[in-house]
Amino acid sequence: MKLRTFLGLALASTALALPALAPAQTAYKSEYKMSLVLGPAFPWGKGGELWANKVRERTQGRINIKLYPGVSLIQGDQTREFSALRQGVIDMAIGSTINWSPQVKQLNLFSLPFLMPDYAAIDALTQGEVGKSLFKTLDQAGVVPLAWGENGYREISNSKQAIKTPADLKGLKIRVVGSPLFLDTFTALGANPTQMSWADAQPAMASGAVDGQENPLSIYTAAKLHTVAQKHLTLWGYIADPLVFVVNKEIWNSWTPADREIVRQAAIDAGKEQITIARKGVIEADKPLLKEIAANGVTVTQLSPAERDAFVKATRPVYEKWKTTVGADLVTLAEKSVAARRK
Ligand code: X2X
Repeated sequence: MKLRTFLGLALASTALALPALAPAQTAYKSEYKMSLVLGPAFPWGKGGELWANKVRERTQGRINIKLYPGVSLIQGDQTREFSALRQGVIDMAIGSTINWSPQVKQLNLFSLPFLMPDYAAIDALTQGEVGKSLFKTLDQAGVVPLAWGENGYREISNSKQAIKTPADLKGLKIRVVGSPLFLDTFTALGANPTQMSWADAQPAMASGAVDGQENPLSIYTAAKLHTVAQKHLTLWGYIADPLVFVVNKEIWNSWTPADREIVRQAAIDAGKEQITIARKGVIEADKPLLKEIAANGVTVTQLSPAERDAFVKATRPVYEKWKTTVGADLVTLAEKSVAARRK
């Protein structure tokens, strides 16, 4: 063997041997990357901040988390977040069930139109048997689910007219995100849905490329959607998206059991606080957030039960169709949990 070849081989084998010297559990990274769609100006990002701070404090800095809002680790492509998490491009995340539903079809549950009539119904699902079942599904899909948070009830806004009946949606170009379920829902209502990321949605509203969108009121106000022509807002509460706090499996396994428990408890504590923040302004009797929105010259339309029912009827075939995709047993369990909720 030539000397150069021998030296080359010797070097290569040393390089290969090196990583094996470090035992898995002590190989903590100097920084863990947390993916989020929205930053701390929104309840969603506040949840990330709360989780990261609790973990840093309770581990005396052993686990140091940095926030990456705008799903910047995946160039803003929010429906790729779950795959990136599984692959380890992302270490941890607080994600919306909507954005992960293309990969985890059961998460479409929360997007079934009019499944959850009130906040007690959301809680009955996430904090009950349905939540447990979905955590099992997420675990089997390759991530470690730790806690629930909340984005919120998604209300519809547009630049053209007040929406009181499904007919008012006819022909409106509505930006939607996530799974094809949204295309079905808005097509059933006579609208013209178009899928795009949140990053693309705001310029599209500003330019008039789309007429409307649906998002929680906390996002509507913090993103100042009235400044991008969203002058008509209808409260229909057709769906709500919970958030899920998760960690990549390899990262999770690299931590000591004690640190895992700290991260889990911190997620549960941050999740509770985050849900309170997400509901602020919309659960009080006088709904202060609505006043703030109306003060910007926005028409706020509240539907009577009969008016709302017309939307329920129009979307019922979509609900039925997607019940089988989500899993009929899971949907039935959800319906039962909603019916038995404590109001
Ligand atoms: O893109 C949206 O509409 C948002 C911000 O609500 C989600 O990420 C689901």
